Amino acid sequence: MYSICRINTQRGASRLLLRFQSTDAKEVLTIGGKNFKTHPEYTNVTPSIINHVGKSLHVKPNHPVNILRDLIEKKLSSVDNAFTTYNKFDPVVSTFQNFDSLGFPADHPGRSKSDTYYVNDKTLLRTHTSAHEMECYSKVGETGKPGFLISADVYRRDEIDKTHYPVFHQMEGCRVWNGRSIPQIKADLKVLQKKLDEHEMNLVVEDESLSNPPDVNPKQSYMTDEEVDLVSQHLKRSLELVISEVFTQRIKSMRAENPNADIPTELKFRWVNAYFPWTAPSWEIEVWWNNDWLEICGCGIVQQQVLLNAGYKENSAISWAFGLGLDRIAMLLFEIPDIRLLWSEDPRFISQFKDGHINTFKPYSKYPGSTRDVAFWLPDETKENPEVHENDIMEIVRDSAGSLVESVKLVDRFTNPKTNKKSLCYRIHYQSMDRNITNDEVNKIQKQVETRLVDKYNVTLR
Ligand code: FA5
Ligand code: MG
Repeated sequence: MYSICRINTQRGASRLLLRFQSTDAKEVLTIGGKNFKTHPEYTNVTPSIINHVGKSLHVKPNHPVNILRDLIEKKLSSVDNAFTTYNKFDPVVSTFQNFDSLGFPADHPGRSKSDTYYVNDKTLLRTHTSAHEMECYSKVGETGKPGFLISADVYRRDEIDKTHYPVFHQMEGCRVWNGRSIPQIKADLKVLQKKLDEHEMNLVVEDESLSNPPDVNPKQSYMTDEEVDLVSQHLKRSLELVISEVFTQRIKSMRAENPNADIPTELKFRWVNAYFPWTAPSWEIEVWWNNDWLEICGCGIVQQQVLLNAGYKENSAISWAFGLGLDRIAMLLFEIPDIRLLWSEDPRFISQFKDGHINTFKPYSKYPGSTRDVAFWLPDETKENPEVHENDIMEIVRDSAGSLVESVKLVDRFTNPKTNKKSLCYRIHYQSMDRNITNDEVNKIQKQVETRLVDKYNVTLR
C-alpha cells in the first residue's frame, strides 16, 4: 500500500526481486500543454496517466468530487471565514515542492520510482496537495486570512482495487496562529465548538492518541503543552465538523429520498496515531464503511521547519494541516461503490449529480466481470536484477487494461524447495463500469499482460 506516512521498514514486504523495467524512451513529454525533457532513468509516467491531467474532477461542474469540495469549503469557511481557497495549481511540480520543502528524508519510500510518477529526475506529478503548503504559507500575510484550502488532482503508482486509483483528489487545509496567542486560539476554538454543536449527527469518536505515551507521537520542543493541546483540539474539531457535515447531508438526502429507509443515526470514526515527515504530532482518520475501516485523512501539527522555509520567523507561529482524500469521501456521500466510476463519462453516471445537491447514486446496471490468473516463475536472483516493486506489476495491468481492471491481488506465493525458484500468482478481475466486456476482449488484454511480464521482467509463465 502506498502511503506517505508509511515508514521505511514496511516497504520490504511488498517488494519483489525482478528485472529492471526500462521505459520506452521519448525525449520530450507534453503534459497539460507544456513540454518536459525526459530522463532515461527517472521517467515512468505513462500515456494513460498523462491523459488524466486536466480532467480536474474537483472543479468539474455537477461532478460528485466538485460538489463535495464545495460543501467542505463552505462549511469550513462558515465558522470564521478564515480560509483562502486554491483550486488551480498545476500537477507537475518539482521534487523540492513535493518532498524537500516538507523535510522528507532522502531515503523516504515516497520518493521512489515505484511509488511516484516522475516526469524527469527533478520533476514529477505531485503525490499530494502538501506539495503546495510552503508557497501558500508564504502568502498568508498577503491574503490576510490565517488559513487556506488547496484542492487538486494527485498521482500515485498504487495498488488496484475499489478504493484506490492512480489519480485521485485531495484537499489540503492549513491554519496558522502567527504570534501564538493563547487567548486567540481559545476564542477560535470556542466559535468552532459552537458550530460543531449545531450538528445533529452523532459521531462516535475513538481517539487512541489520547491514551498513548508521547514518545509514539512527540510534540515539537518549541511548543508548550498547552499550545499543542489547544491547536490539536482545533484541528480535530475542524475535521469532525467536516465529517459531521458530510454525514448530516448524507442523512438528509436519504430521508428525502425514502422517509422509511433504515437511516443510520451514528457514524463510527477514529483518530489513529500516524507519522508524516512534516507534522508532529500526526494522526490519521478512519471511518467505518462497508464493514471495514477506511482511511480518509492524514493530519498533524506542522513542523516548524516548513514555516521557516515559508519565511516565518523562528518560534513565531504554530499551525495545523490536514490532507483529505476527496474521492473516498465522495464515495461515502453519494454511495458510489467503485472509485473508477468517478472517471466515467457515461451520461447515465454524470447526469445523476447536480451542484449543491447530495443524492444516492443509482447503479444503472451491473455488468458481469471476468477473472483471470497469471502465474509465473521469477528469474534467478542476480546482481543484475535490481528490486522492482509490486506496483510495477500493477502498472503493466493498468497500462494494458485501462479502466477495465477492477482489482489485482496476489493470491499465491510459492518457493520450490529443491530448485529454490520462486513463483507468484496474481488474480486479475476485469469489469467495465459502463458496458459488457467480451471474453475475447479479456483474453486479448490478459495475453498482453503476460507478454509484457515476460518481455520486461524475464519471468517464465506457468
Ligand atoms: C498524505 O497524502 C498527506 N499529504 C496528508 C497530510 C496532509 C498529512 C497534511 C499531514 C498534514 P496519505 O498518503 O495518507 O497522506 O493520503 C491522504 C488520503 O488520501 C488518504 O487518507 C486517502 O483517503 C487518500 N488516498 C491515498 N491513496 C489513495 C488512492 N490511491 N486512491 C484514492 N484515495 C487515496
Ligand atoms: Mg495514509
